[in-house]
Amino acid sequence: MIPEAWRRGEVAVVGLGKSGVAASKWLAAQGLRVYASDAADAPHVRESAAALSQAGLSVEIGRHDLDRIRQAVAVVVSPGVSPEAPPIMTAREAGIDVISEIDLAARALDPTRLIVVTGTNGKSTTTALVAHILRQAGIETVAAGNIGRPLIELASEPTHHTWVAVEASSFQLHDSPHLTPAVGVLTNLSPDHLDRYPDVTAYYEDKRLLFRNASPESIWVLNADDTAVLELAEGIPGIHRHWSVQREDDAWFDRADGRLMLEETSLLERAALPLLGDHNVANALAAALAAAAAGVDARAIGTGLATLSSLPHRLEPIRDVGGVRWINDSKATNVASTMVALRAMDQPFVLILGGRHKGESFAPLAASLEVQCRVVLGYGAARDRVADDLMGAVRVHSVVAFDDAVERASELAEPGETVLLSPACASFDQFANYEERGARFRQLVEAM
Ligand code: UMA
Ligand code: ADP
Repeated sequence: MIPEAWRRGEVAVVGLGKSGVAASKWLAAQGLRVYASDAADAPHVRESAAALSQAGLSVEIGRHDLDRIRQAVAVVVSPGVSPEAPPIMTAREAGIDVISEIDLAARALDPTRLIVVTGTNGKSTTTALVAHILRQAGIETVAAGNIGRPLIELASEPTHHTWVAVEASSFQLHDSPHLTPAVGVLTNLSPDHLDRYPDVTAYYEDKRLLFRNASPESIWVLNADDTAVLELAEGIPGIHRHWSVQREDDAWFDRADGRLMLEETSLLERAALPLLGDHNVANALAAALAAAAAGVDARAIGTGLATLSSLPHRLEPIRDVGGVRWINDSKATNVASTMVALRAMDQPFVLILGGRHKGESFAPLAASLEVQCRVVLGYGAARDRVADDLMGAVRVHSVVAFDDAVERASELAEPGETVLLSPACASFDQFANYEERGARFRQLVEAM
């Protein structure tokens, strides 16, 4: 599992976020010498560094010692560190293997069977759904990876699961030569992360690495409604299973009958799936195929799908107050995500939009807003842009503070309507992250 050569020197861990910390601990527990470093000197990094130092690891923050990295036997890179970052360039120039934390985990967890979920949107939801269905069917498992828990943490547990659901980002796939999914899921593809990739082709190339160890035994679960997904998977060895919300397929949405289907078998009624929006029907069908590939039968899949709850901050119903339904979609930090949320609305609504603007125009939302949106509340740093882009299509009010937006929404919404927080912007003007914004929303709604 650990190459012998790694015992003859130091493994350099680059980045001390969650992945770097977990990888460092695991490597040290295997008796390897570790040099862990982080370019930042932020409070959270200082805290992690202190804990690792105390455990006897060699840690440096505020810089990477490139000479030391040049001497390393291997480099473990965090997903947030770009391939162009100096420590990574240095390692490659010196011919040192650079691997991701999930690659390390894939080696350490073998023979655990991994259900690896990637794609541009819906990864976390699908990964959580897969883990939930398996657990409901009596298969002990967890969800790990980009969803929040570093995969390598599982390797330190005394017993290993037979199956694990892993969310993998393109960043993580980049340096994962040993990752061999038993089941691989590709949810959808659209341009993203163009601040890190030179173009969309380079981003899709990293997504294609899901298939890098494909064999005839591999099972690939693919979105038949997305031509980019089908193109990327074309010719890959293994069994290809498809889902569609548009037409009959291996798993599909029978819209006329209002049922989610696995081939000829009904899994459950659409109304019994406790998630809003067609995009979540797609996620549920993907998860159903992945669970079926792990041996779960249709009946148990149906039970699993009927008993899940929304993920926090993703079209998450909070509660009804005086006949008004409040929904938290704080994770929608770009226009495309908010568009998906608008399509899921089945009654008139008040929309809270804003935060820190990321340069996108809000104008593409106008046509969807005209149908059922009564008022848009633009808040925060983006409020003037919201007004400029949407005025004319829909009534727009502007406020500065997030709390005031929630209060205005409660005054404006009438019984039988929804208040939707789907901000299409980053949260950083008033919050540390989207989770904090969603938590504040919940707190205000709970207090109503
Ligand atoms: N750093 C250096 N040198 C550099 C550049 C960065 O030391 O040259 C340091 C930074 O200061 C930072 C660390 O490297 O301290 C980078 O850590 P990280 O950003 O990789 O953070 P982790 O806490 O390890 O979190 C990562 C994922 N983060 C990213 O991919 C950016 C988490 O996904 C994931 O949950 C976690 O591993 C566990 O697997 C987050 C994410 O935003 C949720 N993912 C992106 C997304 O979903 O769009 C891909
Ligand atoms: P990811 O982990 O890929 O970021 P999530 O499951 O966290 O995806 O969902 C994030 C947002 O992406 C959701 O709030 C929704 O707006 C959008 N989304 C989720 N699933 C899909 C899908 N299947 N197709 C398109 N958009 C989706």
